[in-house]
Amino acid sequence: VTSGKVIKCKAAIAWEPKKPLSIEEIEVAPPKDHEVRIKILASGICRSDDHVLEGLKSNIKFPIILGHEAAGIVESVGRAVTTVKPGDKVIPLIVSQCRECQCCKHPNANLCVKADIRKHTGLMDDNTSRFSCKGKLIHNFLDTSTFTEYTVVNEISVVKIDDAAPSEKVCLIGCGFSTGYGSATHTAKVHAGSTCVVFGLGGIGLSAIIGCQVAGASRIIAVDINKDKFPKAKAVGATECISPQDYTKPIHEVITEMTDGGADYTFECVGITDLMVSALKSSHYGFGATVIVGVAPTGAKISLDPMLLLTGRTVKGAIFGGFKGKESVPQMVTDYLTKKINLDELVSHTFPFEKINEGFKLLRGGKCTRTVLTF
Ligand code: CND
Ligand code: ZN
Repeated sequence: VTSGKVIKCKAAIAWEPKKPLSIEEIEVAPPKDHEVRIKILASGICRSDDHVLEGLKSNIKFPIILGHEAAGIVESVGRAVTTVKPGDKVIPLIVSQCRECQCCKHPNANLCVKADIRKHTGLMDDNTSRFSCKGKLIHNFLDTSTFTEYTVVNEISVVKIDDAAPSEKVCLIGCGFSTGYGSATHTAKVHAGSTCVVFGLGGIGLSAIIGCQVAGASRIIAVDINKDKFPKAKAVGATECISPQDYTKPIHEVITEMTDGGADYTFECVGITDLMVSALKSSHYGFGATVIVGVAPTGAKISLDPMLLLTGRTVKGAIFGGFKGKESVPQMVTDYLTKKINLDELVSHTFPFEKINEGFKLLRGGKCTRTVLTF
């Protein structure tokens, strides 16, 4: 029995930016009162992990255990925990839900005030970490940290899912799938018969395409500078694929012409501020809506002509597709099991955890959709 004891296990440590991750033996302390220790079974690699590793998120502290898109089994729980128990299959939540703060009580919000996503302390509520390596404190990432055999999260940052769910697939519901899918179905509320444009065809953008299709969009224009991404985009529902590099005109002019004045909904799923403005300009005068999904480097600013908004366009942004995790995650897992949604196409590679650096190489080289690591 490991309950109540420190667990020694393997984790991928990011000691500093721009260096490969190093697999080390770490010590994982037992969960405190409101905490849950989880044995990770599968974790996807998301571009947000790479943004931190590349040093683009200067407010995030190293050394750190990255990873935030996972499924696992509860190993043990703190004495105040009531919603999960040892043996439960779970997904850690990047957007926590305390159910008591103004945001949790608000029907339209999915971010929690208690676990404020802007703070990035990398620590638990008592300002300590459950992770250490060679005597050094290791920070957590997005209240989850899943590139490790064991992690500890707050009870408000984890939810039980159906035991029958295959972890190497449903782990994507922990970030990429929900983020893209929810951006279309929940944040934008794409309507049947509409025209949608998705910029960036990684795991997030492809999931946005799936959401647009499920919502009944009749045209889904997929945009990427890497044409190798086009076949997958078509497979999940894109009706047309275009590369900005094939035109001399700016991409928003190309899209405006293709769509008789602009799209109903546009989604920026890359994280480039100029592309966010292009997405807005690609939406139709009077009713177009843009959702910002991509994460820009810390401190980056958008500059735009207010006339774009004055003339009836809207811009929104959302983390995790605007979904409240505690309700939507188990529901999406059920929808996956009953084949209402399909996310299998998103997983392009499955590697053993030890090959994590190869997974990051594929991501940087534009050679994958999602790599899932299994433990
Ligand atoms: P990934 O790198 O797999 O995909 C990005 C795609 O964008 C690639 O296919 C690129 O070729 C393409 N691209 C790059 N530049 C351009 C350009 N100028 N025009 C068109 N396409 C381009 O990344 P991902 O899908 O894992 O993540 C995408 C973004 O979403 C990234 O910024 C990530 O940090 C962010 C994100 C947001 C959220 C959220 O909750 N809002 C959650 N997770 C990730
Ligand atoms: Zn992510």
